[in-house]
Amino acid sequence: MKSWKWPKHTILIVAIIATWIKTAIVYRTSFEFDLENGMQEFILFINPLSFLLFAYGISLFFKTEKARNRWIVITSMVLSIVLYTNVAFYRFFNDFITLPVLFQTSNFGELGTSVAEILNFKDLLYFIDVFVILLAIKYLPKMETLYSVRKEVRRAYFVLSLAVLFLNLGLSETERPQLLTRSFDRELLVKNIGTYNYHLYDIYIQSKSSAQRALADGSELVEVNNYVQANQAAINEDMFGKYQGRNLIVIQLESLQSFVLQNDMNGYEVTPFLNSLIHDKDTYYFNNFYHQTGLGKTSDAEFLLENSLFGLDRGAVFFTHSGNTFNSMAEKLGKNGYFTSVMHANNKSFWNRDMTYQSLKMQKFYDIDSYDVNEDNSVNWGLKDIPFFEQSAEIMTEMPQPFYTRIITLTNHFPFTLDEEDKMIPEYNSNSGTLNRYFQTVRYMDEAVKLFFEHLKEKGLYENSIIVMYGDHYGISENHNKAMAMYLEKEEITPYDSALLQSVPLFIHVPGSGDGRIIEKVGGQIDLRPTILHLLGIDTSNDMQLGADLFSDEHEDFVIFRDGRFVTDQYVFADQTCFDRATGEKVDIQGCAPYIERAQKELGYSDKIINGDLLRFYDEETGNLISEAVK
Ligand code: GP9
Ligand code: MN
Repeated sequence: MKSWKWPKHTILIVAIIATWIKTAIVYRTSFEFDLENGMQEFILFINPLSFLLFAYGISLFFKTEKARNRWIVITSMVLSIVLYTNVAFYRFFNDFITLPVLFQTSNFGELGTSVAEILNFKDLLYFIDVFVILLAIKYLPKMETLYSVRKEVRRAYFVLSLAVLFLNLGLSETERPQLLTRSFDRELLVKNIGTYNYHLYDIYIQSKSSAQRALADGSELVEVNNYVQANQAAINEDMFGKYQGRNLIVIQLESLQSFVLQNDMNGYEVTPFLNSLIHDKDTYYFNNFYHQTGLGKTSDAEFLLENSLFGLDRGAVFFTHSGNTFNSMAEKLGKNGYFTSVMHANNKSFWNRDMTYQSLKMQKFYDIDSYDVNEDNSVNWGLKDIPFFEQSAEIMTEMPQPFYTRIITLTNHFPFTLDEEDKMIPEYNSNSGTLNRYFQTVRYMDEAVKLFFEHLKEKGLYENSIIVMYGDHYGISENHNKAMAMYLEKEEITPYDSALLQSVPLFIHVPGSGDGRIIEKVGGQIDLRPTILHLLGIDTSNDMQLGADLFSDEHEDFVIFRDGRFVTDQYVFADQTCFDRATGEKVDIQGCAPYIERAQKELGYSDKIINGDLLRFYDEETGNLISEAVK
């Protein structure tokens, strides 16, 4: 009788299945993923598979059974260590490991004493697949041992692995469009592509940026510095320090575009409170102001505000260069005696904020854990704006003064959903559900801001503060042009219209100032830092910033978008075409030519500073370049 022989690749299959199942169980027991539907559960389940197929599959290149098994065992150990380290890290930080964290030893200060509490004996279970594989190797001896794997088999195997990877990425893309290009929440990444792939991706991103950093030196800053110095706009003596010593409250309004202001939707006013502020005697309202964000969206808006530099043309600078040296507005205010913080009720790792805020020298991040969030007070992405502002105002009473706090709203975020009781106006009636709902969520946000002003007054925080509010980026993308054309009563939305639609409102509200007015200067988010710091009497003349004070008489009417489009008082440049700003007619490119060149130059300088981490070669106290990086 012929004795039963295990098929050739049993150990490989055992290894893949064991680690796969273990990983799936660990996902469900050791991390808290927020799973919204069956598809997300399915993606979470299959996402370790593609990597495991590849990693264990490399064993097929070895010639002997022994070498193959050795590879499999070592791989299983390494993967178990990686997964287990993440579990331990998550227990403490509620986050997944990213390479820079491993080198930021300050993170582990707290960890040191608690390691013993975090680890326990049961944790050996995290290595269970290694034991299973070892047992399989020991007790399943009846295998052919000497053979090499045929090329075709190998090829078929890796084609299958690739297919699994693409299936995984495809499903993730439908659940989370642009996951890899823009949505950089570590939790979302792990949830979608799996912990192992996530680490590969992280290594790729981090090594790309550290290579550029290593090659850079301070001399690259000379040209940029000359340009920045030559283009400085002189301060406005009347405004400089006019509101010195006040608290600074910056509200970044999610997805708010200017087109809904001073406008109605089927007879309903969309932003009654903000509209009332426009003509308020205490408000400087900028009606020709634009967002300049790229794929980093909300985080790019934050970056522009803090650093007066552009985000990157690819990815989100918050994610790719979180460890850079910056000279943020928060850092400057901190040095001037301000307590600095951000308030935003989302996971701290979303947009890698927790890491980047350290480099921005933000003293405190009130993330979701600082808020009371439950089923009843949440909708869409999380805590509703009204309770969010209410709880924020309460937290603010505890802050040492003067403070700078930056508040980031969330309800007016795509897909713009609301609970019935929060709908204050009906939906619009176009072919775009997104645009239809947008008016309702904007209306809700407007109400939330109004109530927040009341809270500030009640808590005695209003009179001695200055409140800056602006839209972070567009809410309605060009995919909804047809519906937009209908709403704006236009034949179609041209590239000229699209560019002007990138306008977001900017309010600088100074209670009791009586100096309010509407300001028509063309500007953008890059101008916020110098504008705000100057109002508070803080000098920025040595700062490496690309924006200019909006109150300066020398401020130029010129705003550059991250994708190279721009708007001036005379021209709009979009779709490689120069348009007359006033009429929208196409005009000779010569008019735009000098600006095109400058736009490219400024975007290029900004990229250079970020990619080379050049601010480590700059001493902002003296305005001198340092040949050896000191930071
Ligand atoms: C997430 C929120 C939204 O915390 O800021 O980011 P967005 O998708 O608008 O960039
Ligand atoms: Mn946003």
